[in-house]
Amino acid sequence: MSDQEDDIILSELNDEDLVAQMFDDLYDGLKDEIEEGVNLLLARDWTPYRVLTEALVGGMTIVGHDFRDGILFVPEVLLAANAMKGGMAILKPLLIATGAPRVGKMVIGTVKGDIHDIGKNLVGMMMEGAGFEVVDLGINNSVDAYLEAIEREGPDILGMSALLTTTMPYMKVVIDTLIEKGIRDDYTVLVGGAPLNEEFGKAIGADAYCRDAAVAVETAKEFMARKHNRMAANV
Ligand code: B1M
Repeated sequence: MSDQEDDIILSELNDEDLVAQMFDDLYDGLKDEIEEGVNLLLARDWTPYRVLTEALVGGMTIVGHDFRDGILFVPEVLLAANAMKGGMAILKPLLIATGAPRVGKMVIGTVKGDIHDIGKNLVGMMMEGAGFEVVDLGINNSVDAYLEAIEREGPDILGMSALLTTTMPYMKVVIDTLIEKGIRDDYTVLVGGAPLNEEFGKAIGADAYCRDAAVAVETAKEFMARKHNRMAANV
């Protein structure tokens, strides 16, 4: 870090400059500074959702571009991810506290061979914030791990995340296994992750592809409403 950067006092920056500085700090993997920035924005009456989307996800998008373009490498991106997680940890209880009454249950995990978890964590946080009970299976989940979890937890929704073109086909392996076992229709299957799209979601037999965490929440709510309507019609 340069001397000039040492001199920056985050609390003296206006909102716009603070967010710009947080983008730089996330890029540099400075967890303490990210945590301070998050706390400052919250103290300035930013909603937790706004801090998450504008300051953290915004910063991570820049990191993603430079990783893609070969400007940043794995160690730097890991540091950035760690800084992002520091900020997310502060926001998580706040997003949950502002949530609605419990509307359903979701089991979510990143598929086998894939260790990316920031997007999945974000989806989990937003779902909890919207009133869902979320069981997070973490990363690198085999079919057996998903099956065990849905049997144990009895969720309404199974969520799967994949960030690699090489791991996204594994989602179909999971869905095909649910079909083989005759339990596919017991769950709403939602999938997401940067390399996926709607066409892929349809092709593998998911109920829906969710572009981002906000869409995941809206989609989950829609499917829960349909489920409640079906149940009411059958009473
Ligand atoms: Co990786 N990585 N990475 N990486 N990484 C990508 C995905 C990549 C696109 C970068 C690039 O080259 N441009 C590229 C994949 C290329 C491809 O397959 N087409 C890539 C690669 C190649 C790799 C390695 C192979 C690199 C290497 O080792 N040579 C390696 C693979 C390791 C493995 O998994 N086996 C690797 C490793 C890593 C790190 C460990 C360094 C780190 C992960 C740290 C962590 O997650 N704890 C990392 C990171 C951080 C990234 C990028 C930069 C950022 C991902 C991220 O967190 N985005 C990423 C570049 C990019 O995506 N632009 C990249 C922020 C997050 C909020 O967005 O995850 O998209 P995202 O989630 C969104 C939506 O997609 C959606 O909602 C989220 C929130 O809005 N969503 C869901 C996600 N999951 C959902 C589930 C749902 C619903 C919606 O269920 C219902």
